[in-house]
Amino acid sequence: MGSHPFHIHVNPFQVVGIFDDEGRDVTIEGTEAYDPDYADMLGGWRDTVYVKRNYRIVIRTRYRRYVGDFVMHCHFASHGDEGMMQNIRIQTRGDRAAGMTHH
Ligand SMILES: [Cu+2]
Repeated sequence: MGSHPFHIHVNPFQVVGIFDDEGRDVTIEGTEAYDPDYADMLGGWRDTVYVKRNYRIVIRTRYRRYVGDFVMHCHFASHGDEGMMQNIRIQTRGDRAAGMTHH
């Protein structure tokens, strides 16, 4: 697996943690920083984050502004075409009966 710019539509996500291939928290800033590319991202709200090879990204989000369908995907179009594309459906509890069969 290579590197991937993870992107989600509609609602942003908050960065909770980013860990390198040795499990080190790369959001640490300053002279202790393991990876300056990520050193200021902790707690930030984004719609895209570049996921380096073998890195692990922990994010959280909330779907307050939208009910409906959207996608999250790798921003490299060829990767999205090859399957790094996921549908998401946000619905209220009352809509469950009408709900999803394959998402
Ligand atoms: Cu990709």
